[in-house]
Amino acid sequence: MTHSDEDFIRQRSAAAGELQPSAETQTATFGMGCFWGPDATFGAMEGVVRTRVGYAGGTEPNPSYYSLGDHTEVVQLEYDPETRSYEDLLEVFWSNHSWQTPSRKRQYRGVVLAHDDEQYETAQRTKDDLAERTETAVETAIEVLESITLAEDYHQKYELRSTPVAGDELVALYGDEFVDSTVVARLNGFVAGHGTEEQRRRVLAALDVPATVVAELRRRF
Ligand code: MHO
Repeated sequence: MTHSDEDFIRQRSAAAGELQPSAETQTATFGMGCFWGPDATFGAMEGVVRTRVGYAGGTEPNPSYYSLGDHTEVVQLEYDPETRSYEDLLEVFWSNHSWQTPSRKRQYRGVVLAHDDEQYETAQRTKDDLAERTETAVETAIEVLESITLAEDYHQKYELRSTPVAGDELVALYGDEFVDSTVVARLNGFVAGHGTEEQRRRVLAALDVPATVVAELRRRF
């Protein structure tokens, strides 16, 4: 059985239409340059239930944006494996970061941080396929995730947060749930230009927020 976004829609409160995970989710973690972009790209993807950005892939304790140490900016996704496969996510991963050129800064390197052996092997296989198909060396690393430190709130759903009027209002309306919300992940993707018209309509219809916010969002997509 496959799930559509509707399966995730649960009206949580009058103030905040919410998509909630209704199935067991799996987690994936990718470094693909500045994390604002992939937060939005994956946030718009049906089957992705949650996105969060953070710092991982290094060894130094307590990384933060201005004290990254040897860590890398990453996006971490929770997804419904019945709707999305890890391969689907990897496809988006490979086509949305520069795997041909080693990043000058470790902060922005391309990296798959695998959560288990299966992810590791799948990532390695798709990397080998890409190299073979393009006859180009792939610089992106495949490693095992040790730990992740979530980034500061102002980096989470950055595109949506920076949307005039709607950003501030949604941050206030969702409060503590802003970062983890599926709806917020979708909206963050939509304001960045991702998603289909049909998807946008569906999410907007499930959204119970003031008309001023909807109007401002509609101006963007
Ligand atoms: N766009 C920023 C990078 C921010 S990202 C969270 C810049 O060009 O400095 O690293």
